[in-house]
Amino acid sequence: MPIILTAFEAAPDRGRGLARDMQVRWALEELGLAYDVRLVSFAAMKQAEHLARQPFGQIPTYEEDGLTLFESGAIVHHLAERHAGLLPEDPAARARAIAWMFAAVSTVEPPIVEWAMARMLEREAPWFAARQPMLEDRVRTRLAHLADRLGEADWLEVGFTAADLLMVGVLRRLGRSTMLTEQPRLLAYIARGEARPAFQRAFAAQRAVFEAQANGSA
Ligand code: GTB
Repeated sequence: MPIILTAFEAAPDRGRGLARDMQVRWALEELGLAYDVRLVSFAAMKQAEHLARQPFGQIPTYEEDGLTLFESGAIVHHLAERHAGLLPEDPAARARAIAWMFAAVSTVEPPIVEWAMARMLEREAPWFAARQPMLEDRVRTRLAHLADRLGEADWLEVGFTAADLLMVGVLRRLGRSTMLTEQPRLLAYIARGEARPAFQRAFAAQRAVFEAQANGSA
């Protein structure tokens, strides 16, 4: 049975590769694994069939030979453990890379998502302007610590790992905001990730979904 992912039928990011199926696609491309995609509508995500795969009614999900997984970080970790190439062989370096995977999704991502969600959903709210400096401050603090730790290195560990894949995926959510542009090391880090052929293939695949949708509904 082929690997099957779920992704948005109509991605709200209009093909910018910001939804989390992008990280799973990228990991599969890095590892040279073929996969199929099941596109789901917002309504279908909340139906029992999808909830059986993803208890919160979200994408992405991953199916492989009777195993069904959810959580993009857990899926990337599963792939990185099962196939060589996305985690160092050395046990200590491997453990550090896994720590960075957790840091991407549980320390760096939350303030970025909070900031992004406020911009997406709360622009008209009376508290929007008053809350922005606090949200931006939280993101800036994380970015400054991350940039300090990355220093002049290309990647978080020695060589590209699943940690960089998740971290670059998380940082891309910031677009070209000043919070990011004032961190040239992080801009260069994202550019290195995006330049990888596997990223380009994954990006093109999710972009094709948006373009097919846009052409179909034009
Ligand atoms: N922790 C889970 C994971 O990592 O897999 C989070 C999954 C998640 O948030 N999925 C989102 C979803 O299904 C899509 S990626 N949302 C629908 C719902 O909850 O009903 C988040 C996302 C959505 C939209 C944009 N965008 O438009 O730019 C970017 C990222």
